[in-house]
Amino acid sequence: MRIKLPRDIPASEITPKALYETRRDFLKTAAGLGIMTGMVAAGIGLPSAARAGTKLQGIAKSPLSLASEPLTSFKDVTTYNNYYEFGTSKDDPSDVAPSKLHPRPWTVAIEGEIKKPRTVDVDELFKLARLEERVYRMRCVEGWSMVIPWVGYPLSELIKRAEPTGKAKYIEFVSLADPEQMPGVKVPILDWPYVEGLRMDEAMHPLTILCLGLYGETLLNQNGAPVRVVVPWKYGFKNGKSIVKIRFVEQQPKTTWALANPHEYGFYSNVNPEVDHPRWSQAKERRIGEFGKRPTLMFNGYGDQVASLYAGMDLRKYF
Ligand SMILES: Nc1nc2c(c(=O)[nH]1)N[C@H]1C(S)=C(S)[C@@H](COP(=O)(O)O)O[C@H]1N2
Ligand SMILES: [Mo]
Repeated sequence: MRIKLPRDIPASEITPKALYETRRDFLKTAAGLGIMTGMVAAGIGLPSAARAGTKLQGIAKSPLSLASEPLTSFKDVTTYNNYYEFGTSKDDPSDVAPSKLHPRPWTVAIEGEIKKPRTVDVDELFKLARLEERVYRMRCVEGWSMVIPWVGYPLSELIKRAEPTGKAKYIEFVSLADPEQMPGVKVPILDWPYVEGLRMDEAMHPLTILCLGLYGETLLNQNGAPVRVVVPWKYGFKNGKSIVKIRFVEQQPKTTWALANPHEYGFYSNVNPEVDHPRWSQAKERRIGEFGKRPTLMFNGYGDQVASLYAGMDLRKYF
């Protein structure tokens, strides 16, 4: 495994100032709408007070962060989103989710083939392990990509504490599906709730994180507050947002996009420029904020770390 050098410039120093201006406007609007009570009272770094967009303290720099690619702007990361529970346009999640979704109080049920099933409050998840910044390259199956400074810790920290039994072969992530908070779930575009899953060794891989924030703050609603999964070598849709249930199971989970269209979306969904989507090529990508296209890398550039997970598998069959 090749370990990349830590990125030693804090995100706040590379983010163009204009973005912070935009951010302030957003905060003003948010405060006006009364949707982030407590958050604007700066200095609340305590996870127990966390609302969407609360600054997080004591984040460690991870050696697994990408070292050399410029970050996608905070504005693009938080306004160009896929989150169909809030609509299918890129700007629907940031238009609708900030006022509609309530990420507190929030619990996550951890169940299935484990010795320690329990329901945890999301604020406990903030204290489970040391928060790290993980700058990851992200690739959407639609052909665009971003570089995002996520905040979280290895999902393996949670898995170890759950004590999986020998029958736990896969792990399933179930997103919230509440029609009161999510107008999109009243529309049968997908089979709600949104379900994603990983094989246990993929879930245990050090690159897979339980994600609680980005750009040094708790997740904004449109990015999947209060808790989501991030798996950087797979297409974006594997990264389920606003998770309410984590299930350890024996059989491969029936995941939302594979159910919706099994010919176009497989369970593995590893970023693979050699396997075209039936309706378009996956060879290149548009990095949001850049002109032109760049070639898509095998396993999204994480091949040195993850290729061994798929040794001997036909990646055209298991796409
Ligand atoms: N619950 C849920 N999770 C989801 C989605 C969704 O529609 N619903 N979209 C996925 C897709 S296709 C992508 S590309 C990423 C986008 O994450 P981002 O908006 O934080 O960049 O979220 C993924 N997780
Ligand atoms: Mo996506």
